[in-house]
Amino acid sequence: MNTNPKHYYVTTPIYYVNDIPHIGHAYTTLACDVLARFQRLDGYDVKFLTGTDEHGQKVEKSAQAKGVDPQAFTDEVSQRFRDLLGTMNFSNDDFIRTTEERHKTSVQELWKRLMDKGEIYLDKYAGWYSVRDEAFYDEKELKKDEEGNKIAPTGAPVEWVEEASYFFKLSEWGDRLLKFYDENPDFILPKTRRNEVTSFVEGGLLDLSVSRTTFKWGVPVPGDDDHIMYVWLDALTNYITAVGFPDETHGEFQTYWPADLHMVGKDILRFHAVYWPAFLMAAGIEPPKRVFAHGWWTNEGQKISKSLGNVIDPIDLVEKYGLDAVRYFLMREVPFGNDGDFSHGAMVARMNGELANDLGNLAQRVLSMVGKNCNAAVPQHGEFSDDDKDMLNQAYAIIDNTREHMDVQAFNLALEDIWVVIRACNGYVDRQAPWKLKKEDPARMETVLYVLAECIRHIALVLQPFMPQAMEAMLNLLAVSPEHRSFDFLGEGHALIPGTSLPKPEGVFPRYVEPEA
Ligand code: ME8
Repeated sequence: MNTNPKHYYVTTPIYYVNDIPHIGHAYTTLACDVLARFQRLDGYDVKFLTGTDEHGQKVEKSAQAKGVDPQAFTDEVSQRFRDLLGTMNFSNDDFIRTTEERHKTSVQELWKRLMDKGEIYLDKYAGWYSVRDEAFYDEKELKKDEEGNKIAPTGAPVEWVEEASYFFKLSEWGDRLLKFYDENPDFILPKTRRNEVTSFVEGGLLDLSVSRTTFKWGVPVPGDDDHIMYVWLDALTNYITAVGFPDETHGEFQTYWPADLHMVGKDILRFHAVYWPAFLMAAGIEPPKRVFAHGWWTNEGQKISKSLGNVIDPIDLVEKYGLDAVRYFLMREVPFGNDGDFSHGAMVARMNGELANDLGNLAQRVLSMVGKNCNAAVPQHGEFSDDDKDMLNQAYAIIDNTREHMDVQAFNLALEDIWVVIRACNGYVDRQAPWKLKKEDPARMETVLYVLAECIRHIALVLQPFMPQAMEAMLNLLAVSPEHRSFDFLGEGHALIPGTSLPKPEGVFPRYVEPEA
C-alpha cells in the first residue's frame, strides 16, 4: 500500500518500431524524464512510463520489407528504444510493449466494455486511410500534392479503403468532449493547441473505424477473429494497462490513474485529446488530467526525415557533446511547445556560453579559491551583509519559480530563471572580489565564498533533473551527502556546515573545442 499522498504519473507516447529512435523520440522522453526526476526530488511518488507501439499496418509493412516475421522485427527495434534509455540516462519506471500479454488482456477488456455499453457497432468502412499516420481522414481534410494525388494534411500518402469494420460512436461524444475541455482548461497545453482541438471537435465528429480486416498484425477483436483492433485504440490503452487495467482495484490503478500528464508531439494531439478521452468516458473510466503537445524539431532548418538522410541520432550527439550538455540544450533552446531547430552552432553556443562560462566557471573559480584559501573546507562565515543576504535570498527563491514553470512544462523558463541567479552570482563575485579580500580581509573573503558555495548548492540541487550526472559531480564537490539532495534540503535550515572538508575541485563543464579537421 502506497502511503505517500503525492503521486505523479507521466507518460511518453509509445513509439512505433518501424523506425529506429532519433532525436525527436529522445526529446519527448527527456521532457518526461526531467519532470519525473523533478517530482521525485519534490517528494512525489512517481510513475514514469514509456514503451513501444508494435502493432499495425505500418509495422507489418516494415517487417515485410525486411523479410522478417513482425514479432522478430519488433523485438529487435524495441530493444533499440530500450538501449536509448541508458544512453540518455532516462529514469522510467516501466517500459510497455503492446505485444505483451498484459496489454492484450487490457485492450480486449476495454473493447468488451465499449461493446457492452453499445458504443461499438459493426458496419463497413469506405474512405481514406494513411498507413504512415495510421489514421483515417475525411475527404474534406485532404490536400493535393504536386502531381495532384490526394494526401493527408500531414503530407502522408492516403489510400482508398473499403472493408467491414467496427465503429466507435465518436459522433455522439462531441458535446461531452467540449464540456470536458471547458471544465478542465488545462487539459490541453499549450493553450494555442487547445483552440485547434476545440475547433476540430466543434466542426463535428464522425464515427471512428476501430477495426481492420485486411492485415493480421494486431490484437484480435474479442469474439470476431476476422478483425484486429485499430492500432490507435490498441496503443492508447497502454496508459491504463501499465497501471494494472482491467483490474481497477489494482494498487497502481488506484494510485496513479487518472494520469497527470501524457506528453506527446503535436502530430498526435488529436488521438490523445479527442479519441482517448472519448474512449475512456464511453467505457466509464476517468480521462487523464493533461495532454501536453510539444513542437517539432528540424535539423539545420530542414525537416528531419529518413529520405533526406538527416536524421539526428541521439547516440552520436551524446558522443560528440556529452550527455548533460545535450539534455540541457534540448530543454533550453526552444520555448517548450514551439518548434525548434537543431544546429551545431546553437548547441556549441549554449554549451560554451551557459554551461562552461556562466555555470562551470562560477563553480570552478569559487571552489578553487575555497580549496586554496579555506583549508579545502566549507568556509567559516561571519555576519552577512545586505548584499550577501540578497544573494542568498535569490538562491532560496529558485525552487518556487522553478516549480511554477515545471507545473506548466515551461522547461526553458525554469532554466532561464535559474540562469538569472547564476549570472547574479557571477555579478556578486565580481563585486565582492574575494581575491582582493584575501589580503585585505580574509574573514570577509570566507563569508563571501560561503555565500557563493551555498548558492551553488541551491543551483545544483534544482538543476539535478536536467543534468543528473553533472549535478551529482557538483554536489560531490560541495560534499553534499546523497541523502541530502532532495528539495527538502533547500533553504537555510540545511545550509552547508562550515569546516566540512571538500574534495579537490575539478571542472564539471568542459568547453567544446572543434576537433582538428
Ligand atoms: O506516433 N520533433 O509513434 P511515433 C519532435 N506510435 N518530436 C518528435 C519528432 C520531431 N522531429 N519526431 C518524432 C506514434 N517525435 C504512435 C504513438 S501513443 C499511444 C502512440 C516524437 O514513433 C513526438 O513525441 O511516430 C511524436 O509525437 C512521437 O515522437 C511520434 O512517435
